[in-house]
Parts: sequence; C-alpha cells; structure tokens
Amino acid sequence: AEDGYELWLRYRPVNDPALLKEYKKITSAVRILGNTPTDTAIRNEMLAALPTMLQTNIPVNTPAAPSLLIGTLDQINRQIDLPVIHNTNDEGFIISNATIKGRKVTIITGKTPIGVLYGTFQFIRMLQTNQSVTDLPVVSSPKVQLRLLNHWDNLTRYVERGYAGISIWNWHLLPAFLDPRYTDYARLNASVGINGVVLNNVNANADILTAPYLEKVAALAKVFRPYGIKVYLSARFSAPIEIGHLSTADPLNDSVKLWWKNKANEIYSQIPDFGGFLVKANSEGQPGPQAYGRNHADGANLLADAVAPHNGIVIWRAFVYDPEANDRFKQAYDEFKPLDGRFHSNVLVQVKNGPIDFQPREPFSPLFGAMPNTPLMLEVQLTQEYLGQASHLVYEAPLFKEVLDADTYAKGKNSQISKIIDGSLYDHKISGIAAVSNIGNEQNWTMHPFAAANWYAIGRLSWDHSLSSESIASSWIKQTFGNDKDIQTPILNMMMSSREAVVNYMTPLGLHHLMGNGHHYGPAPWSNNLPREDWNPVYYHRADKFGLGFNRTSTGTNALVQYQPAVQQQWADSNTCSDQYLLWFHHVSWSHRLSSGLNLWETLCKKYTDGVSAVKDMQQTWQSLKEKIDGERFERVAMLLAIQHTEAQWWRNACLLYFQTFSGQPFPSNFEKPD
Ligand code: GCW
Repeated sequence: AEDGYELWLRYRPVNDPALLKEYKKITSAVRILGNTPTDTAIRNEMLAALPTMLQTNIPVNTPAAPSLLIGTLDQINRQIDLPVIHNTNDEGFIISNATIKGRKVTIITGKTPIGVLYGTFQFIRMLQTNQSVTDLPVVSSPKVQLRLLNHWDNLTRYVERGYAGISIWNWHLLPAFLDPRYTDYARLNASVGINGVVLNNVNANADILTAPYLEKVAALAKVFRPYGIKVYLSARFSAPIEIGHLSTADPLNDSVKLWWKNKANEIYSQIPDFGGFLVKANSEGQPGPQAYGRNHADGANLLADAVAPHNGIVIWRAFVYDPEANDRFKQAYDEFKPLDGRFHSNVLVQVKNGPIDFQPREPFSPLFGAMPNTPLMLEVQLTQEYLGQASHLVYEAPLFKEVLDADTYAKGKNSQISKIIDGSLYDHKISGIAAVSNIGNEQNWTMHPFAAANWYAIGRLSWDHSLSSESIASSWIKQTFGNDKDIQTPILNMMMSSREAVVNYMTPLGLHHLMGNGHHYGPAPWSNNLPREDWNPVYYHRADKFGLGFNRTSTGTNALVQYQPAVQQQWADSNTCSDQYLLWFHHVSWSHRLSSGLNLWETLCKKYTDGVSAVKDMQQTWQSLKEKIDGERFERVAMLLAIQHTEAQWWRNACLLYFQTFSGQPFPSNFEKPD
C-alpha cells in the first residue's frame, strides 16, 4: 500500500521498453570514484533507485569497464580521453558523455562531491520522469546560494503554524537516537537543492543555545552533512540574559559582545560548518536591540561579528509591525530602509514576499529594490497559514513566481525580484531564499499529499528561478504519481488552477487578512474588537456604505509611495490598477466599473463564485482519476477536496453576506446564491 512517505523519491519500475533498454545500457556498470560520506550517499541513492526502477542488479564499483562514471571533475578528468570543460559553480553539476580509450561512457560530475550528488539526483529524476539521457550535456548551477527551510519548530515539538503533526526533531531522544527520517529528510531536500535548515522557531527559546541542545544539533548536522545541508539556529536576542545570566542584552555592551563570541566559538567547536543565526527581533513581542535604544543593524552586527571568524552568517528578519503605525504595510520599509548599508558584510535581511503576511495574494514587499547595499533574502511560507492550511490543495509555485518575476524598477525596467535575491542586480556576494517549512511527523510529512509539491517547488525554484510553475509541477507529478499519460494533464490543471481558486474564494480583488484571528483559518471579515487594531479584518477591508478597500494612495496612507515611480503608476489610479491589487490600494465605490464591465459588487460575487466552482472542478477531475491512482492517496485527496469545497462555500457565503450589508445590492441572478 502507498503510505505517501517516499514523496517524490518514489522509485517504481520503468515501463517504457525503449527507455528501459537505454537506462539499462547506461547503468550496466556504475563506478563511483570518490570515497567521502557524500559518495556513500550517492551510492546508496543509486542502489535505492536503479535496481527497483530497472528491475535488474546494478553492478557498482566492479572491475568491469564503467558505463556510468561518477566523480568530481578532478577525479573524472584523470580517467577520460578529453577533459570536461563546462563551467559550473561549486555546487553545480554536469551530466555528459565522454570516452575512455575510445569507448563511450556517461559521466556525472561537478567541482565538489556535493555538486556530484546534485547531478546524481538530476540523473535519477530524468529516469523517474522518463526522459531520455541521450540529450546531453545537462549543465546546471544554482542561481541562489542559501536555499533554506525555516522550521517554526519549538523544543516542545509543537510546530507554530504546523498542520502536519509535531516536529520531526525528537529532542528528547537526540543525540543518541537518530531517527531514519532525518536521513530521508536530507535526501528529499538535497534532491531539490535545499542546502540549509533552520531547526527551530524564530519565536526562539534560548535553551537551544545551551550545551545539551548543541550536542543534539551537532548530531543532526552530522546526518545532514553528506547531503550538503548546513544547520542554522534561530537565536533569541535576549539569550545573554536568559542563559548567560548577564543583566543586559545591549548589543553595544562589551560583556554581551564577549558572550556571543564565546557562544559562537562553542557552537563551531562542535559544528565546524554551522551556517549561522536567524533572528526575529522587536517583532510580535520578541526581544531585540530597540529595548536598549539601538537599531536592527546594531543587533545584527553584534551576532555577525561573533560568527564572522568562522565564516558564519546572520539572517535578520524584517517582519516588523507596530500598532501605532497608521498602516502596517509601511512599517518594515520605514524601519529598515534607513539602515541600508549599515549591516556588516555577513548579514542578510530576510523579507517576506509581501508587506503584510503571507496572504493568498499580496503586492511584493516594497523593501525589494529599496536596499541596494544590503543582500536581501526572500521569505515565503510553505505551511499554508492563510491558505487553508493542510486541508486545502494550493500549489504555491505560481505565487512564488509572481513574486520572483515582479519588476521593482529599482534600476530601471527589468529589475525583477529574482535578480535582487540572487544577488545579480547589485552584485552581492551572498544571496538566499528561505521557505517556512510545512513538514511534520505525519506519515506522509505534509498531511496533504499535494502540499509536498510546495516543498519540492521552492527547492527547484531556489536552484533555478527561471523554471516555470508548470514544468516543476509536471516533474513532481511524474515523480510522485508516475508516468501514466492519462493522469498528467488533469493533475497539472488541478494544480495550476488552485492558487487563483484560493484567492477567489478567500480574498479576491486585493482583499486581505479577512481570516479569523489567531487560527487564521476560516473567514471573519466582521471581526472588529481585537486588542490591536491592526489584527482586525475590518482594518484591512474598510467596508462601508460607499464601498470597499484600503486607500493606500496619496489621499490615504500613501504606502504606495514606497515603490518606484513606475510601480506606483501601475497601481495609483483605481481605473487602471489591475483587478488583482485593486482593494489593496483603493477604497472604491460599490458601483465602480471594473474592466469586465461589471461593477465592484457584481465582480466580488463573481470572484467568490468562481473560486467555489474551481474547487468543484478540482474535485471532479480528481474523481475521474479514481482508477488510476492508488487507493490510499486517492481517498486522502478526495476527502480533503470535499473539505475544501465545503469551506470554499463557507468563505463565499460568509464574505458575500457580510459585504452585502454594506453594498445593499442584490446577488446577481446568474450565480449560485450564498446560503
Ligand atoms: O505569519 C505570522 C504568524 C506567526 C509567526 C509570524 C512571523 C513565527 O502568524 O505565527 O511567528 O508571522 O513570521 O514571525
């Protein structure tokens, strides 16, 4: 039976006879030249994949002349007739043809063993997705350096915003007990190019920095190391007080500086390749430098100086908002832009994709492009806090692409966010993407089988942000559900329509943050009495008898001015602003005509209705695949889609009936009525 545990590293027999023949020929004698722990990982993966997929014994490192040669460039070039000359960076790989004494071999190579491992996973993926390995060379290097998962896992194993069980880190049994899941976790990550993990929640407990925990962290680091994955920790800014027994955490205080230096030395003595610290400071009650009259740069530089001698980095989050501000949208920009250029060279500032908080759709954060002298890291959320959590099918690659492709105009046209976060626009030495993990100890890791596609997609996009959402989905479908031709297009259509569906049934036309407080799951647009004004949905939608939406133009909070003039121009006029962002930036009247010719109220009714129909379509499509998908995964998705359909109706009904109390207009007769 399929329990879903393998995710996309699911190795099943290849059915196509011609391809099977080709693959068997290529792998008839495999030689792995290195003998590092990474080479052992390569060997293990090949032996997990090939014998099952090709239904034959795979000779590895036998005296036979090799058909497939795997090793670093140095190792390979000593064996073959002509040296390999393709250029890659240190993590890149090359899959190519070569000859040994005139006899043809296939090679998988790269500058480092890790590059070779990535090449191996690419090779296996080609087999899993039934691609011919004759179209060579395949040469690839990651465009972004730090490709990280951020776990919001607490030491209690409760995962903040986690919907797939408890944390996979069993702190109680570590370091002596190494759950085999840790190795599988590393395999899954490495197979899509993820090269770092922050183990603990950004709402951090300082205990993770104490000796007993560091020993546990070191044990995990050891499991991950052969797979090219570094560990990072979220650091609590007040740790010098809590575990260091100092009376202050002031970043300019000498004993505080010394404490962090010593702490860094202690960590690196156990984990020589420790990645560094992630910090959430002066945000949602977390401690930070502002308590001492210092700023974010002072705080970040304190930790950066402590890890610098070990080549460590500090990732400082820009997720800040203040109930006193007149528009939460503006806060991060207002606090961080003035600090541009004041961060030390091993600091990255990590910015959420949008200015508010992981909504189904947000305009991009105006910080992108506003801090040319600081490497900015993009933060996206895999765990679907505001997107139906682990019960709704939402393929997020189109959301990620929308952000990566957004043009900031920071250096004129074609200053896309992808070029800011890969370091190319401003020539930064470090670059990164971080994704808040959606993983827990559920048997299938992510609860919703399709949620794994988001984990997969962010890895692939961090490696190469030019890949399309469709091509990533296609590979994922084949690796996860197989190559049966009849299932490809239907599943692809479901995935590709799912993001727009959730936008439509939750927050169409630029509405945002209508979710119930705290849980952020269902609709609560009426909610207006929370202790902080900026937590209330009414703060965001501003419905009244006149109309709907948040005026962020010059006649409103003027948040729009944080963007480059060319971007402001796109959104400044309610008559030309695209429907997607209309209510993000404008308070428009119920009778305002949109491009479709319908007025605002009618369009709202249409969007919510479209959202529900799209989920119904997904359900029908899935039902049509009943005979083609194994029973367990089929039923699981079918049940979840039924929940999603009911809840899409719940969203539509709640929002439309509530907004109707302001619009006073009837429901258009051609739509299914809310009840
Ligand atoms: O999205 C919000 C969440 C908080 C989270 C915070 C953050 C980790 O509701 O649970 O805290 O953002 O990103 O810091």
